[in-house]
Amino acid sequence: MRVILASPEAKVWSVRKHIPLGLGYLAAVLREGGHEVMIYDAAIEDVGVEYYLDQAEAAGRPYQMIGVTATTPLMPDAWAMAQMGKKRGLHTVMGGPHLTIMPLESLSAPHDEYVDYVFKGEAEYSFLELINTLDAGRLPGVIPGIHFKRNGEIVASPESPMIPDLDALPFPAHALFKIDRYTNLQPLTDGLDVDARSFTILTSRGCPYKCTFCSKPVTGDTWRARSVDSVIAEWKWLVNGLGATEIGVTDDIWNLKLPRAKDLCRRLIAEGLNTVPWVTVHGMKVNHTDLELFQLMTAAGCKRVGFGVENGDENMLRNVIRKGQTLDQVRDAFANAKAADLQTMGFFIFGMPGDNEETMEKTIQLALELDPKLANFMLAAPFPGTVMYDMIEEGGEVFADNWGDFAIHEQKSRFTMNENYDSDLVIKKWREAYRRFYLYRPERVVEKMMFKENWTNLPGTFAQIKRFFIGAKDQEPTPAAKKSKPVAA
Ligand code: B12
Ligand code: SF4
Repeated sequence: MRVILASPEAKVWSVRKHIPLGLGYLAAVLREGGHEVMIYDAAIEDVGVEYYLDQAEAAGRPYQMIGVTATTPLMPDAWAMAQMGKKRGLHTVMGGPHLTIMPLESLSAPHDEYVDYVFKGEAEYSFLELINTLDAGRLPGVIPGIHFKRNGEIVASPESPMIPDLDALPFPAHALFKIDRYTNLQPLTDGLDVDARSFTILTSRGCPYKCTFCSKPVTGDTWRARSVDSVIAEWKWLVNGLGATEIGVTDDIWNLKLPRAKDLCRRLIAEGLNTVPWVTVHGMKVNHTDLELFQLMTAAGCKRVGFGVENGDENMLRNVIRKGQTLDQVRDAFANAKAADLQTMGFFIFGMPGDNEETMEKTIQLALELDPKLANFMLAAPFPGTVMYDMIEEGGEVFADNWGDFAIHEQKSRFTMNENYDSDLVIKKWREAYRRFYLYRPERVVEKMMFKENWTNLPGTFAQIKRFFIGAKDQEPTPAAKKSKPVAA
């Protein structure tokens, strides 16, 4: 079958473009199964997916299926893509994090008019099974994780267990990505090459922690690691075969097992792969680190590490966020990473349930104390399926109007809790954090001014200044927005 795998772009992550690796995995398995696959990523294309469908049709080799991936904020665009595919008579399939949490939504009106199949969870093998079934002219029956409508009724198969042996999967079809169009991996990557050929790699899937804001429906709670041999083989291919000049490790928690993380670094050094810089895109867990790990990472070519710090208040960290780490562990990790000459990046969240003037002030103080190279202050977003979402449903109201409002970089507060929770204060402190971290310290201002990209991309620079330091009236939560209904399909 000829399949186009598509990722929509809701402009929720406008600064950096990363390859949609999940589609790379799916494409690899489908191609091994004898199917023709193209990956379309709206984030880096100048033309709509229609362009490629037309081209294929004109060449007499039309696509027969469109498979659309989506995180929660991308859903409106993802539905639009499926709708367009259906109008052209294609089988339409959806999968990805949001579909894993809410598979039934996309098979309910009005989406059931144009969505044929929805998959929950990791779908490499099950998606292939669907395509083989349709290719053979049969109707699907029980396929792990599949949801579809038959005679007006939704048929739902139980999800397959998470893929236990990740080494058995082929490497993602990296060669299908138009890699020259992607940016490097870190926003505001001072010191890293802005034009790098940046690939990402997953060395493990899953995470046993249960942070209350985290939505990890696809990869789950069971940590499954690839063997170091398999990771090194892919890394070699990226560097020697595809000319990678930057690599991002995007695991949920790549350093869960310290000895394995160290082994991986030692092998990168032994194989001479340490000449290509790499970063930990989504951060490391501070309580699974030590000085030796950071030293090995530096020797292995790592340039920058990120840590989920989240909050400066011990009680918030332990009882609300349930992060499974202490402030002292945070401090140690930053100190050790800096001692090993790594650039550091800290992720901080503002506006979790229970956050108040005092706790948010502690978060700002901690950011100033840790002084990472890059501080990312985010507004808490209650993604469906998270414990945080349930906390709010119990005591307050989610007031996002549509899934697009869940983009973390939208400067909106998205819920009310109770009389102790002040969403306007959250926005105020969040903006204050950016000002105090970046604007009110002369050394930081000078550092930013030295950063070439801030000058070569002036519109982008002004947009950032407006977003973080000034803000626009219509971006603030208004009383009208607060009264509006929770999200509807
Ligand atoms: C790397 C990453 C990014 C990168 C790159 C994203 C990209 N282009 O793919 C960046 C930094 C840009 C990013 C941004 C955002 N991210 Co992000 N990101 C990740 C991360 C760490 C890894 C993604 C990945 O490669 N997963 C591994 C692959 C194998 O899984 P997968 O992509 O889900 O694909 C599998 C299945 O879902 C399924 N599948 C997927 N698509 C399809 C399609 C079809 C047709 C079928 C049948 C099956 C199917 O099969 C795949 C293979 O098993 C995940 C965490 C995670 N564990 O997944 C978070 C995660 C996906 N991100 C998340 C969020 C919230 C965001 C943002 C919305 C944040 C924001 N700014 O508001 C943005 C959205 C950007 C976007 N374009 O979607 C959440 C999503 C939660 C949700 N409910 O949607 C996650 C799960 C993190 C978390 N734990 O909370 N992200
Ligand atoms: S935030 Fe990180 S450590 Fe916490 S559950 Fe999610 S992936 Fe695991």
